Amino acid sequence: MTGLKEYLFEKMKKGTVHLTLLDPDPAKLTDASAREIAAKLKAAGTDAFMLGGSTGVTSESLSSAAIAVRESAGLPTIYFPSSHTALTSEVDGIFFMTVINSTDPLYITHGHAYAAPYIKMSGVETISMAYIIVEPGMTVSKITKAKLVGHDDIDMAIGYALAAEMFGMELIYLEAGSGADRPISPEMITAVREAVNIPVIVGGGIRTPEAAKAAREAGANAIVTGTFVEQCSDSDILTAVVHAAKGI
Ligand code: 1GP
Repeated sequence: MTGLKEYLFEKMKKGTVHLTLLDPDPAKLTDASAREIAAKLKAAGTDAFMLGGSTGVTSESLSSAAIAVRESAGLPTIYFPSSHTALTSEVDGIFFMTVINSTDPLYITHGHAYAAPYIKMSGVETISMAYIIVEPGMTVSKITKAKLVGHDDIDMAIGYALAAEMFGMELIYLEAGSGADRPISPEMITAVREAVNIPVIVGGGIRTPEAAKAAREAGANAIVTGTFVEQCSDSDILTAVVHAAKGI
């Protein structure tokens, strides 16, 4: 298969991409459910699977979820890093990301120094990404001790995005937090999209076709849904959200 970066960036040139996020915490996801969700989301039209969560992820659970998703859906798998203590070579790539508004060096660069030698040895492709956590931020903002960007603080979001681009990052991720009661605003998505020349991924709290459509129309290059796909068993609704994200 082509490299992950080529696959994703080619798709994002043509339109908004939908990414399914699964949390490989063994208390939340079995291999059987990973297979089932992966098959459903593939049928719904998702483009790739991200694997990651804030707590409980181990190298073993990550590896077995990646294998289950790959075997079931045959689509690319991307590690969305939980911690430098959970690593695998069973994914097609890693969003090698810095939590750019964290106040804890572990999540800015220190964890990366522990992980990088293993990643280099494994040969897994990396795509550099700046992760900007916006209110409400949810669990990930507490764990990473993020200095949250306000929901309406567009200037701050632009500042972090421009800084990321100047650092040479390949992707921006605007994160409202898993399970957020309000997603990133369309105004913030548009402003960040217009400020930088690198793709903008948006996630957190997107669980309706309307919210997915709003993020796409605002300019998101990729839309992530996690909680919703784990909780929704209705294939028609899943498909409606994925199609709204992709504009198909
Ligand atoms: C979390 O942005 C992702 O990192 C997805 O959020 O679980 O709310 O879809 P949800």
